[in-house]
Amino acid sequence: ELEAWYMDDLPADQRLPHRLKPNRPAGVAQLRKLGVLSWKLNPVQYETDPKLQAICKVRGYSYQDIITVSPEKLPAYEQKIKSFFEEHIHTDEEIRYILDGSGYFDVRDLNDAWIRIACKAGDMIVLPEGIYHRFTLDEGNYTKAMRLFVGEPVWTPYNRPQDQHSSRTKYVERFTAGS
Ligand code: KMT
Ligand code: NI
Repeated sequence: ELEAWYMDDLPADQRLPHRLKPNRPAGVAQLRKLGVLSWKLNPVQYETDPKLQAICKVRGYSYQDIITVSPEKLPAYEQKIKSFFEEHIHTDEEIRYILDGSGYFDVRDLNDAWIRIACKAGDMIVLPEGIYHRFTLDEGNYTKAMRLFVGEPVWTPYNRPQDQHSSRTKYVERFTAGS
């Protein structure tokens, strides 16, 4: 199961864990309430994995590619690392399957607090359309991930503030308690 926790807001390196003291964990049930889905798969067999194929079939994931995020492998590394960590939304789900290495997806909860989700090899995660989020490498400085999408991929980030964007208003309506 994924490990997630509420973050401190200290200005230290983004790659550090930024746990509160004492640690304040966030469970998968809580992530589910934000629309965040996750699975644990076997990354060794990603090319033929029936479990991955079933998820893709059910959820309509028709596109996949692989991205390696590391200083050596990713073109325009510094610029991309910076844009991944700008708080943003998308007009579609962000679907990632970590094949090797590790990294952090940070998502805002319904009170606008940051939850840090530690993803490592075998973790597949779906961030819903309209959730404010960001990504960073951890101290390992390396992630290899499959990117999935429904149809032709659109990776465009819309940096916060996007409170009037239809993807955002839809998200808030869908996940805010009492609506
Ligand atoms: C994104 O959109 O933030 C990324 O693709 C980050 C790399 S995937 C682990
Ligand atoms: Ni994103």
